[in-house]
Amino acid sequence: MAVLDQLTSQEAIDLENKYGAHNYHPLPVVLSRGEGVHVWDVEGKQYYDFLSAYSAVNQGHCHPKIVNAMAEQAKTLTLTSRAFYNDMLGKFEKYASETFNFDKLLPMNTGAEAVETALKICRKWAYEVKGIDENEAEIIVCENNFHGRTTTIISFSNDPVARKNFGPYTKGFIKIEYDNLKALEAALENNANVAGFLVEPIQGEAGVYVPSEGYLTQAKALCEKHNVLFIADEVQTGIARTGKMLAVDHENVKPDVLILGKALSGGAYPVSAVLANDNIMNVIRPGNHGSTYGGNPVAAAVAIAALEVIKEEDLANNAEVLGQLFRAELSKFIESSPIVNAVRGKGLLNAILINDAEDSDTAWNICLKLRDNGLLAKPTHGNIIRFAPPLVMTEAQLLDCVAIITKTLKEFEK
Ligand code: IF1
Repeated sequence: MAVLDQLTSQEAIDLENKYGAHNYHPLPVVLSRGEGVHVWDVEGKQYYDFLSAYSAVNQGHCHPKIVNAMAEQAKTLTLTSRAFYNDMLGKFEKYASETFNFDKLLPMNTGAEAVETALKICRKWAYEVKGIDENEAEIIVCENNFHGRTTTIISFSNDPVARKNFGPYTKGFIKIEYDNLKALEAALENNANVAGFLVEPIQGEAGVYVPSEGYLTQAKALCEKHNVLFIADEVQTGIARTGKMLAVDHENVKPDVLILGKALSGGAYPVSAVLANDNIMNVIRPGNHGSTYGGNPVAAAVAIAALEVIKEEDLANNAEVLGQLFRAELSKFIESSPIVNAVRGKGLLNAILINDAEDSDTAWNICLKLRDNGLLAKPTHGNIIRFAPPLVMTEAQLLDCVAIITKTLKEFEK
């Protein structure tokens, strides 16, 4: 079998099953092409992509500006390591720092790496600036968080599937209920060893859980009062997904440490970053941290283009407007349908709650039917279906998608 031979869907699935580790349970569809809001399977069937690679493809599949930036840079210089300077990284650092209003950026590749980086910066700041005794720093995290897959990050997960039998676990984390200011206050009071509070502005994996209005503002204020870093994981919520450039922008909250990934590259290439001001970022000195690929010229060129697309095409505003429309249309549908209990979300990060037991396979079966009807989505936590299309969608396309979704859901009413 030559690499370029065109496989059937079944052949591709069989190959992955035989030769790939079984760390995923994909929806049975094999994609071979993408453009804008659409993807096509190997048999040529077209779908609306309502996952967007977990919000990495906010700018749409194969956005020409991003692909061009990547191809041009790939022909010129791809990797130098950070042992030498390259002529693209500084441009990216300046552009992103100015975009998000921070002094400095530290480039990495994946979201989990950026979260790890933020945790390391936070701990070092705690010892060298805040004055916590060595090895005593603690970081507050939330129940039902999702921040990635590294051994340290899963140490403070409470998802048994992600966590069990991967111990021993990293110490130094305090877990509190999400969207609970009293719990945060209690964790901060009388504990001088708290260095940071790591939080998702909307919990994605938990099922698109939007916290109460004012939660982020008041959490930030509590952190300030206790000289604790407010660390926002915007890997999934950032880059216009929720209707603003950052989800924290809805409350005009400025994190001390900002974590970005996924759509920072528009899905073209793994690019992540941590941003902070000098009083924090300057604790990182030569040799403290790094990555062979982090900040490479292709990543830099791609990320600049990806951010430019967000601004040029006003994708935050489009996400806001279409998100309102999507929730309004589905709310209307829910009024007369017993199959969905609720729709929730912000911008184009939304979810519906299926009216069935959490361990039922209804949501999975709905996703299979959605696929047959030309729309791809994936259940999360059993009975929740996440809807996160690329932000380059038009209103007409969105209404077309609403029709597919409601028609499909109706097939499950009985
Ligand atoms: C998987 C979920 C989404 C993230 C936040 C860091 C990372 C992620 C807030 C790590 C990654 C992923 C990864 C993917 C599934 C996915 C996910 F369902 F698990 F929750 F998006 F909704 N912070 N999210 O959401 O970024 O290292 O993957 O680049 O299968 O792990 P990464």
